[in-house]
Amino acid sequence: MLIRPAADIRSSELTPEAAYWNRRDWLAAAGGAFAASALVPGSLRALAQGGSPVAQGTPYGLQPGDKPTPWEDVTGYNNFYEFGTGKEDPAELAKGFNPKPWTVKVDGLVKKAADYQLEDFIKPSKLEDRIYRHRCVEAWSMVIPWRGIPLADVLKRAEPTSQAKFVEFTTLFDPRRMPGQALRVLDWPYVEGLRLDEAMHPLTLLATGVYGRDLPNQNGAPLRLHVPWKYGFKSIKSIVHIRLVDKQPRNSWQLSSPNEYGFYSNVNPEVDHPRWSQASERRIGEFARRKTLMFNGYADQVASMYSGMDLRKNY
Ligand SMILES: Nc1nc2c(c(=O)[nH]1)N[C@H]1C(S)=C(S)[C@@H](COP(=O)(O)O)O[C@H]1N2
Ligand SMILES: [Mo]
Repeated sequence: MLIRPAADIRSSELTPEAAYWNRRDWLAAAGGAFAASALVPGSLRALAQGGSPVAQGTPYGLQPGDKPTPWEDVTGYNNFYEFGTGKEDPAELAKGFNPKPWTVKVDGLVKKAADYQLEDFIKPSKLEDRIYRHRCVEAWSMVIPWRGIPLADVLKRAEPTSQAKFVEFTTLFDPRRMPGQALRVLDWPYVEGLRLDEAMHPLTLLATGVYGRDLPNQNGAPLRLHVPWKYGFKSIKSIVHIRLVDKQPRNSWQLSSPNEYGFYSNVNPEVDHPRWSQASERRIGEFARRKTLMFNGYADQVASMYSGMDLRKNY
């Protein structure tokens, strides 16, 4: 039997996860953010092998014991009401969705409003691989290797005016392509918002891929947000419109249950949801529950944006 070293196996023969970790250019591709951090190649390898705990102080808020959630869970257990309300619905019901071509509109309080084809929208920025913790409001979590571009890049290109204070995001509305939109489970289209400083924060990512591949439809193809210190519902999928505005935008979950979901939705183990505790979480694919961390483990990087704010009131 011929045993080839991992690097010689063509990526098309590998599972998405193995192909991702197999990349020769991993360190280069992981880019400046990894290089500038305390993440040493040894712990990267440990992460890749999935066994050892990740060293504390690694970038993107990873904590000891964090390891990437398997591809099957990342792409098989999803929240995407446009394709059904069950966690396994999106993988099935989004199979036929074709995210090409795709237009993204950037407008509102900006000097350079534009409609972009997706490729033109992404191209001026450098695609980065970033492994983020992902904490859902329903008290489950994952660790996801995203690929994407900083939202700040896109906003800077548009040149927000001095009146711009918030960013509003909108998902595609097309009930023929998104069967879940035939039901009024939410007031479509799905909308979300961030304060401008949150949107400009270097951690805020517009994801175009997961595990080095284009986003599967169920994960929000072809473009979705990931804001790792906030509950998952802030991370809006299949974005068609990014608008700079002067007032706090409405967001779908707050509209549907105003006493349960706020605008900020920062991960906070001390503020329970009215119907359940937020003190701990179930890591998908693992057995033990783990304690939920303030700002989902990103407090060092984001807490200063909320200094002086009452986080119980502004949940
Ligand atoms: N358009 C849209 N975006 C959405 C949702 C949705 O139903 N529709 N669900 C949100 C919720 S509640 C979560 S937890 C995350 C889940 O992202 P994932 O399936 O990629 O893990 O997507 C968020 N973005
Ligand atoms: Mo969620």
